[in-house]
Amino acid sequence: MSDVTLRDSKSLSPADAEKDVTVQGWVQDVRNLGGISFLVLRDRFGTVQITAPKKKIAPEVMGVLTSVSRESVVKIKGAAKAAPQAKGGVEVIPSSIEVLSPAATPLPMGVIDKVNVEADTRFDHRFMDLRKPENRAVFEIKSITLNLIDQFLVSEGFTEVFTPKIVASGAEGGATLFKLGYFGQEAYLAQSPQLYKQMLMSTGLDRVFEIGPAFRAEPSDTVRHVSEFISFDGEMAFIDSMKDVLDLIERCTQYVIGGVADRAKPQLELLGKEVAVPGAPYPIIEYKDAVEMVAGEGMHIKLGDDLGTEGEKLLGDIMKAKGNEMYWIVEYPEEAKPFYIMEKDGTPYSYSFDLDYKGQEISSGGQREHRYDRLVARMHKKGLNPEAFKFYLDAFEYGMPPHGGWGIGVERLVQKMLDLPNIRETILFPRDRVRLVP
Ligand code: AMO
Repeated sequence: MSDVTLRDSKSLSPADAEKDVTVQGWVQDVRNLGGISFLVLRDRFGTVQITAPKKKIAPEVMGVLTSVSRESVVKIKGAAKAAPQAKGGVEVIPSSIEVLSPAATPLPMGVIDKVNVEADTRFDHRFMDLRKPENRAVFEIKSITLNLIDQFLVSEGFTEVFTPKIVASGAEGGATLFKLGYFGQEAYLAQSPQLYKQMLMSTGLDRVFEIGPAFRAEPSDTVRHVSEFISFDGEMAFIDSMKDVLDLIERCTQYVIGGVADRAKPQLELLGKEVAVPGAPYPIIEYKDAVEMVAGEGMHIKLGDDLGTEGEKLLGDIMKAKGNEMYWIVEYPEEAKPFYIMEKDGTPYSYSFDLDYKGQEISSGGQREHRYDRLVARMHKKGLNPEAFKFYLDAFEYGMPPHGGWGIGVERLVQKMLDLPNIRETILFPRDRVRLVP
């Protein structure tokens, strides 16, 4: 055969008519209608119709084509033909079919069947679930999101760093630490890069970011908690106040969400979603006012309490009614915040913030306590032993600039951007209390 051109479903077009082409992918469906058979071949980009009129096709090719099982991987050679009725305006009349990998039957779950499949079945057979283009689209969007984050921070003079994920002490409270054995010592999986990104502020790197896994032994079974997620962390030195951090994140999220709306059009179309860039500047709500706002809506809450999922949702509704999808909640009680957050002297509050998106926290951060003595005092106050954090405290003893930073849960950002009901939709192989495989 001369001039056989490899084509995928995206590039195959009526301009290929009369050319010999090769296409490969998964057998999505075969329909045998008396004198003619149709095979729908699916690849990464879409589908191609393979049309086999019995009279024109060699019997051995016809035999394979009509009996191959759904989801088998095949390579088909044939002649492209203009076909206005076919998707893409072109079909392929096969001259050969090679089964590269037959699919066993029955399938663990369908790919094109419209029946609702239980979430557990989907995640048990995630490789098959991801053959659905709309499920894969989420990961293409996640990849675009990460790429945009990278671009933005590099353009702002940030250096990308990687800090250890096997650590000797936790920064985010003992309750969610995963313990592991480490050559006879006790170690943990990192809950966040908190201690390390702060230590880097004493080095002159000044502005760092990290996108990497974070681990939390989350006991709660919710649609927004998993035990392994991707944390997008940043830390900035020589800030004048927490406001410098808010400004940076706000510009970043605007850039990222705008970029997704722009670059991910085909994926968004597959999902039937539109992404709207939130109104900016994001309103800044003090914690104490947030409590008042949700209490005004009937929630039982008093100053000092955590807003919790209910409070966050309620505040989300209040803000939505005002036309705001993204907003800050700032100055939480210092008691509720980790040791590394700076207290607001003379008040029970702290220089801390959360960023909420459509009624869900996607980020938290703040200005850090960079003064050694105050930091040690805060550790004592929280019942922590400074000895266990010596490696971290050392960096504060020999010249540490004022600094602040944030952690954004990448999956929570993607979840909210796409209005997905469960964070697990944005994780290829989610990890939670009950799921360790696949
Ligand atoms: P925090 O613990 O609030 O702060 O986490 C930061 C962000 O990470 C995401 N996140 C999670 N996502 C999915 N599953 C989880 N179990 C989970 N836990 C947290 C959320 C959250 O807003 N060191 C600080 C950040 C800082 O101050 O720089 C920290 O980790 O989106």
